[in-house]
Parts: sequence; structure tokens; C-alpha cells
Amino acid sequence: MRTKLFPLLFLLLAISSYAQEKPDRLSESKPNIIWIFTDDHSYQTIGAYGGRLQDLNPTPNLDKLASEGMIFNKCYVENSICAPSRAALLTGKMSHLNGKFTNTKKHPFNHDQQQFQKILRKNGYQTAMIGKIHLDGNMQGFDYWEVLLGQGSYVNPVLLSDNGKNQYEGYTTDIITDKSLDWLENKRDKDKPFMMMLHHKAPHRAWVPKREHLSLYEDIEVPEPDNLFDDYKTRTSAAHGQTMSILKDMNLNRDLKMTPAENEYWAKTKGIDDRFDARREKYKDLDLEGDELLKLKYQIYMKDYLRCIYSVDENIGRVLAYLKESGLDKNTIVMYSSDQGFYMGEHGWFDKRFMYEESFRTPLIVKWPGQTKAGSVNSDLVQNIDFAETFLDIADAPIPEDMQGKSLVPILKGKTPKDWRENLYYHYYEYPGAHSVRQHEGIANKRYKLIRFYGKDVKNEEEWEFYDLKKDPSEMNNLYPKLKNSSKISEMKRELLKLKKHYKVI
Ligand SMILES: [Ca+2]
Repeated sequence: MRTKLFPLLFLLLAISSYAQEKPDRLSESKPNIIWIFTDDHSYQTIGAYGGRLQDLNPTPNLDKLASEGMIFNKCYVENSICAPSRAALLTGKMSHLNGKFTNTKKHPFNHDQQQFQKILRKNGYQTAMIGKIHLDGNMQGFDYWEVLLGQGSYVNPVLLSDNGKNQYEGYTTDIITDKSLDWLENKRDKDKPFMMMLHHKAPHRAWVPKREHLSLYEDIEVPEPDNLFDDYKTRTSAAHGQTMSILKDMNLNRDLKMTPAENEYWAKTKGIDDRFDARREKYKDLDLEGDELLKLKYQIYMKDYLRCIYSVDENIGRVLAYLKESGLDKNTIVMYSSDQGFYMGEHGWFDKRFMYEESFRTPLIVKWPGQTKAGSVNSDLVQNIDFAETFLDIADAPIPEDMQGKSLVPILKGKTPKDWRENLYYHYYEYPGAHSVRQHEGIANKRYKLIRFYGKDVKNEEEWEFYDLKKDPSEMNNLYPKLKNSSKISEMKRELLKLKKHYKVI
């Protein structure tokens, strides 16, 4: 009797000890990463960031992600424009070292250079990139990649992959999500950890909502920013010379779809189609100008933008639901961010590029199961050059010396290193170019910001702006003329020089 029972008892003990061990094994295995990314998504239109648009409840799924993870309210970019931002994200280097200074073909992206996904892949991770990357040429370092051509379109997008170009029918935000879920469920090797980049085109200009969402927000009045009617008094020639004004530069045809598009073929290929017929009919006899026209344009712009965000958020909900159903949620980091911020009428503007807060800053939300504290808020100065090193650190992969950021892993675990950065460096290069924002560079800390505009069409080839962000968070009062000989400005100039040396700009 005893001899027969003994093996059974042994087996039961073995099973129970395996069951106890299992959770530990799971937590020890390397986490998966899903990096959901958007193009031009302002922090002002994410509920969890609060602000004047909070009551519209624009992003319930993103807000839930923030409540379960960590939200960063001081995350910035190094060059606020689409392709250069992505180049910095992949390489962990600023534009002057990764070579992608502008969106133009004058500065092509060199895919052969070091990028974080190549290193992740060598260190046991499966890598996938689906959606908008805005860097011409074939992607490298991905087991699977399928990307929009250039800016891509909102409807029936063409995607490029190893199999060439293919067109898909439907709304692009949905399609990018469908493809990502398909990769997660059917295409990846389920024995390996993965890093998936799910990168949307939305909510980039020209803000084409899904047909089903066109009546959302129709009956509400979107609150205006206090500085919608900014006259740029105190600012340098750069603010006066830009061409990103909602009143003057946002067009009624392609941008706002209130009148027939100037170029019907272009409009149709971008999805600006018959879905706007009713709107065109409504505004065909429009006769407004000045402040009244600006107010109306602002409302239409904001509503289309928010409708595009609605699709993004709805699709984030689909991804989170899939992770839960599949059990992947337990060991998958979900990170959300954008390539830069965007003006939602602040200073009377749309677009980005300036070092002012709304475009310099970008959203960042990270949920790392078992590591980030639910509902935590971080206010350290972090920057998009930090992302590459963060991914490598998470994967326990080597971090190359020449990357210029800092891993966010200690911050995500709630322990900001004592020597964390106190100043940020910024540099924008694309001038002459779209929206005529002059070249500039600058330094910002949590309290002050010093900007140097330079080059062509800048008065005397160099003009400065200085802001006290505590007293003037909307950056309406340039203190430079008043304080130019102060010790504060001298100190900031010295710090700027130090940063330029540190980042090898000089
Ligand atoms: Ca962008």
C-alpha cells in the first residue's frame, strides 16, 4: 500500500510546487511592449491631462490606461516635427546626430544606422512596426513591418511592406489596429517576448473623421483658449512671421471641408470625399470675417480633430480588451505617446514646430504591470530621446554609449535618479518650410525657457525670447528685452552652451 501511494504523493507535491512557482516565472520573463503612438496628438485633448477640454470626455480608454499606470506631464521632444521626431525615437539621438533635420527629402533618413529595434531583435525580442513611420525607404530591424506611404491617408490606405505596396479598404485608424491585433494573435512567435509599434496616422492634418463619427460633438461649443486672439505683442519676428494661423492659414476647402476642395483628386485620395457634402451645403453662402470667422473655423477644426481622436481612443480600447482576453495584459507594457504636441487654438494657431509648450511637449502614459504604480503622476523632465534606451533597458539589452537619452525605467519604478536632468535642449531646423517657423534652439527647465531664433528672416539674424513659466505658463510675455542684461539670462545662456556641448551640437 505504502509503495503505491508514495509516487502519487510525490506527483501531487510536484504539481503544487509548480503551481506556486508559476507566477514567479511569469514575472521573471521579459515583458512585452506595445507602443501605441499617434501623430500630432495634443496633451490638451487627453482627459487625464485635465484642462479646458476635460468635460468633453475625449479619451476614456486612454484615461483608464493612465489610471492604471503612470502619466508624465513633462515629456518633451527635441525637434517638434513628424519625421525628425521619429528618427530621434528610433535612434535615441537628436537630429544633428541622426541626420534627419527636417521632413524634406534634403535630409533623408539613413536606415542603416543604429536603431533600438535592431538591438532588441538581436537580444531575443520579436519586433513589429505597423502604421505611420514617415521615413522613406524600407524599414530595418523588424520581424514584421507594414507602414503607410509618407503621410498616408485617412481612408483606404496604401501600406508598404516586404511584399510591396497594398491598398486596404476602410478607415485607417481601424485598419492599423486590425493589422496589429492580427499580428498579435496569428503572426508572431508566441514563445518570444515582443515589441510592437502600433503607430497611427491620426490625428494629423487634414483631420478626416470616420464617417460614423461625423455627428459627434455637433451640438456643443468647444471651449476656446484664453489666447485664441493673441496679437504676439512682446514676441519676436518669428511669432509674427509664422503661417499657422487658424484665421489666415487654415483653408476652408481641404482643412475644414466647408467649400469644395481646390484639388478634388488630391482630396479624394486623402479621404476628403462626399462625407462632407452636407457641411459644404451648409456653409456655401458663408459671409464672415475677422473674429467671427476665427471662432467658427476653430469650432470646426476642433470637432474634426476630436472625432479623429475618438477613433484612436476607441481602437486603444480594442487593444486593451484583446490584451485582457488573451491574458497578455499581465506581462505587457502598454505605452502611449505622440510625435509632438499641437496647437488647439492657443496663440490662434494649429500645427507645431515652436518651442512653446503646446508643441514642445507631448503626451506620455505608461502602464507596466507590477512596476508602475496605478494612477501615478510624474513631473520629471523627460524627452523623446529617452524612449530608445528605455526599451533596451526593459529588455535587459545593451545600451550603446552614443545614444543621448536616459532610460526611464527607474522613473517607471517610482525612483527618479538623484542626478536626473534639470534642463532640456531643443532645436528646430525646417526654414524656409511649411508654416514658416524660423529656425530656433533653446533651453528649458521647470521654471524658465530661453529661445534663440536665428538665420534667414530673423531680425539681425538673431533674436531671443525668455519666459517665466510659473508666472506666464501660456508664454505671452517675452521678458528678454527687459532682462537681457540680468544674471538670470547670463546663467541660462551659459547652461545652453553647456547643453550644446553635452549633446555634441558644438
Ligand atoms: Ca506630427
